Amino acid sequence: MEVKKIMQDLEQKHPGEAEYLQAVKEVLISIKDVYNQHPEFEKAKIIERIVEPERILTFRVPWVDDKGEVHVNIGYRVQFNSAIGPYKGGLRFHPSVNLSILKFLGFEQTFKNSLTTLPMGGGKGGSDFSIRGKSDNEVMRFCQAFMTELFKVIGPETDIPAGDIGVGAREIGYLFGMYKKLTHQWNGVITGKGLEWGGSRIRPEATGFGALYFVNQMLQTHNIDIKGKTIAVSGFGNVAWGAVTKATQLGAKVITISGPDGYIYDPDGICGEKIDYMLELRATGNDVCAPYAEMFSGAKFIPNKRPWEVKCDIALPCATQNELNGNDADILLANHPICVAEVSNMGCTAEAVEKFVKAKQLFAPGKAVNAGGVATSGLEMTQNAIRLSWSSDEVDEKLHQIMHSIHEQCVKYGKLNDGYIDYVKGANIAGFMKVANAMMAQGIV
Ligand code: 2IT
Repeated sequence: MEVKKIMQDLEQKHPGEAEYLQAVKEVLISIKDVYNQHPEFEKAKIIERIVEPERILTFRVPWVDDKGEVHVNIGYRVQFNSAIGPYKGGLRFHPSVNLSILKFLGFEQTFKNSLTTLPMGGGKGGSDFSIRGKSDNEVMRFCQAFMTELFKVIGPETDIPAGDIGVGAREIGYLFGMYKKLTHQWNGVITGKGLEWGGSRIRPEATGFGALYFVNQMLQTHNIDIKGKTIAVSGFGNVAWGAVTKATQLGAKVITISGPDGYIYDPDGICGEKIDYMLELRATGNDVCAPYAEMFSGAKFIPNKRPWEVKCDIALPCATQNELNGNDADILLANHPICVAEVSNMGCTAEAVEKFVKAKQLFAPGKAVNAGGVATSGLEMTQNAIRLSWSSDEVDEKLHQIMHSIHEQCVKYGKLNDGYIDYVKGANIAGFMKVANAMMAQGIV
């Protein structure tokens, strides 16, 4: 395999799809050596097939706002790879959503889901719709309009969506209600459901909890205790709040969170009532973090900046893709953090990742670190299929086991001769091998 040649072909076929090309390139570089040891992969054109989604659905989503005005958004579902299970992955509602973003997310999801050890293929979908400033009724009408197209291609054995940025419990409820009405079927077609109607315990927190279990394991592998360590977190959405909560439970101190307006530095630690305050603020539709500094003395609000300039032991990007660039990596590295772990999908630019790995920084990629979210979605599917609801302890125990196994797979495939664990390489190879072997077994399809 020649990475350069494959990338040139892909750039020609899909010009301008920067995020998608970035995600593919990272995986190709990681797997190149292993791939070249398998001439049968090359013969079966595994790479050429694995980088293309099996299917993409694009559709118009017209809806009417509270004033009676008509709006038109674009809806998507990218069914990326079904070699090891039905398509599985979230829906993102955000103005930045386009095909490149959803293809990168679907591609990443394929390998992430493979790492979870559960039988799930990869998919992603969403819309360029923004929930910001919309009323409940507007969000409901949008979700209903979105589902009148999406329902045709999803199903509990076919494709199982879930939440992502802009899609939380409220949106999942409206989407599920419309699916049920259109199909006359009550089944586990979507994950992230409410507890009373088929949802799994721990699912809302699972991405953040799983991330901290993984980070803890990274530290333990190097004989470092997480207790007392300072953590810089970005974002304050679904994922960040789970991470902050679990970090605090494990005895670490979270000193930053961020919003689109800037970041909060709170040397006393962000925990307890402070988390509740931010959650309540968000629930009112407000996703800025500046009010935190007015509420809690000792905290500082730094406008229009990201928290990577703060000296910390552990840095956890939890907001969105490419939120930590090469320059941020230089600043972080100069402060000698113990560990950097992506909790957002592709939270670091290619340049930043390269700098971390070159500096032998303890660093792990999103597809390993944040896989606890989709893994718990997989556990929700299992509970739906057997029509049972497990206790928090049962789900948490399984989440622990899964994160442990992902860590082991990263070490197995990523440990270099000098002892450095290249988690990027490890996660990519482990995720890839399972999907590639399944594709080989299933013939040219
Ligand atoms: O990026 C992700 O893994 C998710 N948004 C969760 C996907 C899922 O199906 O739970």
